[in-house]
Amino acid sequence: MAETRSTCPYCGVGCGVVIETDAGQITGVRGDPDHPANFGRLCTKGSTLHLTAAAEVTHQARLLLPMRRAARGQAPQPVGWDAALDQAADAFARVIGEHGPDAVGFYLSGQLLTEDYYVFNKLAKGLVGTHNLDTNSRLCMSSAVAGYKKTLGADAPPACYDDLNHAQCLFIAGSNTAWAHPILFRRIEDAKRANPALKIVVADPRRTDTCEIADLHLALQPGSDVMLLHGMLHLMLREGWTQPGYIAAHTTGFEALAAAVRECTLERVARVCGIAPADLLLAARWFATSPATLSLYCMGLNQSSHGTDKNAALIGLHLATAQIGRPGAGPFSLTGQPNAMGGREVGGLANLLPGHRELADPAHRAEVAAFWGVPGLSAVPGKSAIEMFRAAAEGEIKALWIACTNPAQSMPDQATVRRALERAELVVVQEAFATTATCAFADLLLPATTWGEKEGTVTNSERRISRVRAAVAPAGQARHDWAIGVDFARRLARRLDRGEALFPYERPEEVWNEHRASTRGRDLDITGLSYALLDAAPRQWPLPEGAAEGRARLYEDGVFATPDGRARFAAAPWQPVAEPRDARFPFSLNTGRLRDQWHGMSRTGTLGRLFGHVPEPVLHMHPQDMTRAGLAEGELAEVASRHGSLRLPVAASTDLGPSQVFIPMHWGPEFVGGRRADGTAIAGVNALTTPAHCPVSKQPELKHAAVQVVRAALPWSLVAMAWVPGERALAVRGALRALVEDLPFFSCVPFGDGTAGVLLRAAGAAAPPDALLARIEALLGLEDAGTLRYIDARRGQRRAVRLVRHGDTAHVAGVLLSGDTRAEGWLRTLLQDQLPAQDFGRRLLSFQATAPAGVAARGKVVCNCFGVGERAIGEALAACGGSDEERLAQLQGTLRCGTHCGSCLPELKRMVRAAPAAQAA
Ligand SMILES: Nc1nc2c(c(=O)[nH]1)N[C@H]1C(S)=C(S)[C@@H](COP(=O)(O)OP(=O)(O)OC[C@H]3O[C@@H](n4cnc5c(=O)[nH]c(N)nc54)[C@H](O)[C@@H]3O)O[C@H]1N2
Ligand SMILES: Nc1nc2c(c(=O)[nH]1)N[C@H]1C(S)=C(S)[C@@H](COP(=O)(O)OP(=O)(O)OC[C@H]3O[C@@H](n4cnc5c(=O)[nH]c(N)nc54)[C@H](O)[C@@H]3O)O[C@H]1N2
Ligand code: SF4
Ligand SMILES: [Mo]
Repeated sequence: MAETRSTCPYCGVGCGVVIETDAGQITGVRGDPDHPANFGRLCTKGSTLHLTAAAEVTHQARLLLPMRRAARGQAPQPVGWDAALDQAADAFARVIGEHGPDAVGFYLSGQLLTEDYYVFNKLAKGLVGTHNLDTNSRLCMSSAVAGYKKTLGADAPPACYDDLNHAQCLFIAGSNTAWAHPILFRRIEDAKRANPALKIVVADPRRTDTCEIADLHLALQPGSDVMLLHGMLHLMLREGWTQPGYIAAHTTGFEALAAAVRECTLERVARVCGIAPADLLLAARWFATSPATLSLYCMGLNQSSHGTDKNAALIGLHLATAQIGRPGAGPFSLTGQPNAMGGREVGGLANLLPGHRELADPAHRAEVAAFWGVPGLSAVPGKSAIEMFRAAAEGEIKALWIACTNPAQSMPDQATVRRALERAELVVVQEAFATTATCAFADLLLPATTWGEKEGTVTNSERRISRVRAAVAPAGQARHDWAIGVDFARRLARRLDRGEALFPYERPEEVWNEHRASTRGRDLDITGLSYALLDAAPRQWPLPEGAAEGRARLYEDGVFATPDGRARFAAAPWQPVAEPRDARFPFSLNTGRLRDQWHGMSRTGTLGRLFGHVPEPVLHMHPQDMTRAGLAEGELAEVASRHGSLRLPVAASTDLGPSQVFIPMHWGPEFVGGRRADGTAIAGVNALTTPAHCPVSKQPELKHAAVQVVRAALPWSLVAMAWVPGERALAVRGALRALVEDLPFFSCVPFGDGTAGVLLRAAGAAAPPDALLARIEALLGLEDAGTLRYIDARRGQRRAVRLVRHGDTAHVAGVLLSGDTRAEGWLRTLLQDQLPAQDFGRRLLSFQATAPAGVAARGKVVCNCFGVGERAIGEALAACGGSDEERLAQLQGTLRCGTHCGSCLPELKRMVRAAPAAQAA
């Protein structure tokens, strides 16, 4: 038994973990009590990390060997590391020789460690001589970067987590903190408990779990934030709530902004944003007049065609009211990925250079060239993510290197992305998991180490650098990302006849030391740090040589990172979304996170347990809109935008406003798909999203696409589900997917806790050949003699139920319903909850829709840690009495729900509030 301290590889909160190992296997994980981000806590995702590192998952899902594809469409074959990297170096050298350095592109990720990032940035910008290096941070943080630089002068979040303990007002905009930054939300709950006077405002078109703690929810219209924030400033000016002294002493450009907000009258703002004037006034008052106001913001602001304006407008409110540079006050952009910050520090975007330097600045280019010892850096601007894939689709970029991100799932406008991946002469994918959509397009697949195996550093939302440590050896032949970069760079350098000496590193610490040197004298100076100091404790930057500690807060002296030391107001007016709704596309599609899933789900999607809360891909829609569209709960809808289409079952949700629909961003082609009539494959949620992006930050508008929603005319449907052995479950899912991918619709997900459940859904115009159904049955173990069957070929009905006997009782182990699937609900309950089924006999094969007595569904799993479902909570609540807080405590006492990781607390509180107290009833 051994323990290793590291960090969680999921969100930007950056929680510390203690990894438990036994005989070279990861056996457990718990929160690091000494880590200042989480003090021992973990959320649902962090606390299940060890399960995603189990041997069973590794064998079935990890990319374990380098592989190459001789031709597109063929299965990849194993190849040695030398041959793989030589092939890549040959191809890159040839393309660079024939077409110049800008004919290649690197697309990286905010989930790489700082050391990985640094190596690839140097490889592209220092060795190859191209700035075509961008990352998924373009989809995530680039508006925040642009907003900070435009106003405060540097890309540095000025606040820290401890500010939650000092704030008197929290303004949460476009952030579902409860789900996307759960441990930070636990700290918000603590702050509210310690200070009930703390005012919390949430600005989000949806009523999310984050709203549960809010004193005021501003359910604004999608994309109307700039109008909202300008309206608040208008009111602040009217009421005399701004701080003219601070504005005069520390800022420039206020007059232009004040003039711009003059027309943002209460009435106009209320109309554009769709919120009540009184609510707007209250939000403005709390923001401006609270002793300390902290704003937390995320993708609802950043992922917008005016993302930079949204960020700048919010920061402007802080400057106008002097809510900055004091404990509890400031504009705090929450980072999404664990090392989004580190990527920014090393200059890992097409427009940046190491140490927060600018590519566009000739002096900065000269500094970096001198630092690296290369003759000079290219002055040609690099292509941002959207531009890079477009250039590849048009044949301008011929070789793509993709590391630690899954663009065939996560990039908007999948039609273009797929054209790019198909057209590029060479696609290299450096991945930890073999199951991602992008792997299917790779000519070369390079296996990377991942969480539990890697060494290096990451920086979280509050500028805090933590050490990431390896607890176990690399799986299979996987190699570290930085080491793959270094090996490839050396091979390429030999072919280009330059720069081999640029990559002398043998250990990540050597890379980090070079990165540290690049920060000297910059705003993020970390020359006072070392691996040894970081081993002792995670530290915040800046921490220059000679300083004992990092800085918790920035701009406390009112001096900003601009040439004249003054912060700048921006005055851009509100503009509508890039592709407004119209008669043809009358709905606004919003996309975002689920509580228990991570992006493309290569890791979280291996565990049935993480599907308990939201079991299947669906389109969320307001019930009135469903009625109008003639859609009943669970029916299949055809969703189309100007960019593509998708089929999904609908689910009613009053958390959304009318004319708004929501699809979790996780539902990519790995879990849901099918084929259109023209034969093209449907590429998941991002088939629908738009490449329209902010002109300044180049961040795409992932939070809005105009769509239409109609009933899908696919009368044949199938549902098949079974328990299969855990060591085969992921492989079974892969095989099922391959079997049904030509049908017009399918989804395939896991369920259950422990032994692996597999749930397949499909639909089409007519039943597929019996042979296909027989193969599905075989994969799900439904072919043996103990399986009950009903087949009416003439009417297109086929049903199979497999029972497993244990003494006197029998359990349903697998079900397939093809044609009439009305009986799905209760059969699913029998199967998933392992209820006794021996008394049902041939009724198991009936079309009966209503559940027989005694077969009640557990409902969705609200508490993951203890597997507590909706029904149990409802029943327990019926017996609870007293105040909401007392009833919550009783509920926790009887069922234990919400007593471990706490991720379900907002939902439990909502359920408590919605249920009448026992004594009142
Ligand atoms: N569970 C989980 N947590 C994660 C991740 C994950 O995959 N799963 N990913 C991490 C990453 S990389 C990121 S970037 C963060 C993202 O964290 P968040 O940004 O908090 O998450 P999202 O759900 O993408 O979007 C936040 C909210 O923006 C709202 N929104 C949509 N349009 C608008 C608008 O026009 N204005 C406003 N004000 N709000 C709007 C949405 O309704 C949504 O509730 O989460 C991180 N944490
Ligand atoms: N519609 C819609 N689309 C979105 C968003 C949205 O809100 N709506 N959000 C956007 C945002 S904010 C983000 S951040 C992106 C995220 O999108 P992606 O970057 O595509 O998300 P992941 O699935 O986390 O991809 C990371 C990949 O790295 C692999 N991996 C894990 N560890 C390692 C490692 O150590 N090394 C290597 N080489 N590989 C590893 C994982 O298996 C995984 O496939 O999605 C964006 N796309
Ligand atoms: S909040 Fe959850 S996902 Fe984010 S770092 Fe902490 S444990 Fe990981
Ligand atoms: Mo992100």
